[in-house]
Amino acid sequence: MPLPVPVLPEGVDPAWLPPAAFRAVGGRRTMIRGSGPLVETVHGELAEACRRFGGRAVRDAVPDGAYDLVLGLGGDDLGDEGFAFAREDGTTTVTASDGRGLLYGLFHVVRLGEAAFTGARAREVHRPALALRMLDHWDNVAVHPVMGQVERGYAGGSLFWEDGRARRELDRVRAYGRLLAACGINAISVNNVNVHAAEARLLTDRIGEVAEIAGALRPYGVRTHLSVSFAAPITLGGLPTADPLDRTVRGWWAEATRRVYQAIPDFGGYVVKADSEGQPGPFAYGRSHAEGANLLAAALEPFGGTVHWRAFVYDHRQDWRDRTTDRARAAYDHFVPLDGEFAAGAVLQVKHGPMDFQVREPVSPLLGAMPRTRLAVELQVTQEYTGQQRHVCWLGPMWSEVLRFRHEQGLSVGEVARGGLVAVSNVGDDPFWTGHPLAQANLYTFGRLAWQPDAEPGAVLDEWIALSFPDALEGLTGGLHAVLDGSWRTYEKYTAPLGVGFMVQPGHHYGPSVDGYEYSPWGTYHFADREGVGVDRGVASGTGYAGQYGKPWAELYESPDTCPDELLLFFHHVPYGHVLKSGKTVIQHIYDTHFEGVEEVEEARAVWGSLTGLVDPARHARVAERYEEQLRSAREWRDQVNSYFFRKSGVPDGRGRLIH
Ligand code: GCV
Repeated sequence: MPLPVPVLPEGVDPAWLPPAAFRAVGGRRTMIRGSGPLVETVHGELAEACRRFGGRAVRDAVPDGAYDLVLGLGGDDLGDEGFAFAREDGTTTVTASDGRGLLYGLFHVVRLGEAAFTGARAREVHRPALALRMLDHWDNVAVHPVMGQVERGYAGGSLFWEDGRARRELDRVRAYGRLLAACGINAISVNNVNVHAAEARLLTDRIGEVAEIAGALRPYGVRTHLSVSFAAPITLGGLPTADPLDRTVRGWWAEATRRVYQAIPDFGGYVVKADSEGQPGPFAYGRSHAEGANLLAAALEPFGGTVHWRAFVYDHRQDWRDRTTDRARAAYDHFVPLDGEFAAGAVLQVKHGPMDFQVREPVSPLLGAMPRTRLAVELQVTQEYTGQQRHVCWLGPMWSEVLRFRHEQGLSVGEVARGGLVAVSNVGDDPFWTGHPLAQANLYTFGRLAWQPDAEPGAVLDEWIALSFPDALEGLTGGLHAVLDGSWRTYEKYTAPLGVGFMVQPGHHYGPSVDGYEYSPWGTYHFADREGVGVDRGVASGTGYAGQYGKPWAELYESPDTCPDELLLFFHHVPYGHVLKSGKTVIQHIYDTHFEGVEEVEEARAVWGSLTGLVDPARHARVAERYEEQLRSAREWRDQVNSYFFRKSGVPDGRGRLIH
């Protein structure tokens, strides 16, 4: 039986799957071959599209040339999730060796629109570069007194949990799975990596609630994972220890995991934040993180599950006076000695930069230094430090730079990420899903880059625009590119300069506070004084962080003369008069970029204003309202940062503009 397409609750935005995106495919005579649950999903999609647009979808008929589109299981050279696409003699064919591949093939046809049914096309094979393309939800089950329902969530509440209970709005969850499948995402974890009491129980007596979510996502090929607490044997199991080498602890995890698979046979595995920002971990028992991860890998192994073990381990209780401790070094220092010690079922999940999802960071050196470990790269789609979905900040270009970056051995980060590409989700129960309607582009782009890390982000944005605005009138596509293309660099201009990072308000991380974290225990300092600014992370005189890279990066980053401008203050403490490669001094660069950044927001706001009438009114109004806030906030950033550095340095703006 074809699976009906989920019906969106009243008022919920269809994001990149509005019915009109299916016009080309829905007007065709289509045949679907094969059997299995995801084939029913494909059939359901086509049946709905044909109902709307006058085509016909039939099943397993003998091909007689009378079909415009034939989708079927078959080709065995395609690998998991791959599909082949071709067009010959007036028939477009999609062949896949499994149901997921067929679904991805269908969405490929949807993306192509009329072009999928025009002319002839030689057989193309499409396969995901990465087997795991995953979103981590930092959703709390109970409302956290400080972090709320969703930690770093800027899109309302959680799709899954509300005030301690499962929401059970499974149609919406299914619709979410459908959106994820359409951009290639195939896994999610459904709860915060900071595992509080209510979340912890999802592993045991509340696993049924997770199973319901898994059931809603399964028809769209999305597997469900769970964040678990390393201390679960104590807090849930009543054992005296969580020591990974203890026999009873190993037995407890084995049994707990067996029960999870009883409830969710295709369960993906665990996500663990251990010895990180107060979460429990193996250090308490004098054990290594490989021993910790391998404990869970062993429990998951009989069922084919994976543990995603996060590498975000650092001292969050640092003394700011201590100049020898450098948070940027921490993940490498902890994990590189463990290379080769992780079990096959353990994936080390590494944030893309060494600090914490700043607007500009170097690529984590860990990603080039653990060749014998399965690594996953973690990005942050939720815009914790990039405007919190009140600012337009399309992160495609930044992620693309990260994924194309090559460490010493010549592999790009996208190729190193054998354990997958993972991102912190930006989705909530907001009618636009992502708070800022244009932040949908970030989620879509993440999925497509996870499928193909070397894809051109601009082409991905084109896809997103064409799908989301299928009836776009002239001017809209150009307008959307105008406001999105450069928005990350604009954001960078009016916030923390030259890779120095942070300067945000403590706690919630929104808005400027130049010294907000300067005298805190979190290890995120800029060291501005009257002479200069930046962190000396060189080997010769600094923390030695630059030495964690191989060639050519270690040498390049070591000297302020060769360090790329955009990372200069990440690697060096330089005088305000230091001349950048651009020919400007650091202080003048700070002034100029902050003025320019605000001007660019003003321009973008005006472009958006000119699109009234081309975008549906609710979406237009939401974005317009957010532009007001973005502009207010950008001005605040400009004025605080410029005033701060003027007061520290005493150097006036070369162009005589107003600095407070
Ligand atoms: C889930 C940053 C965020 C925290 C987050 C943490 C992490 O520190 O501010 O909210 O915790 O990263 O990635 O674990």
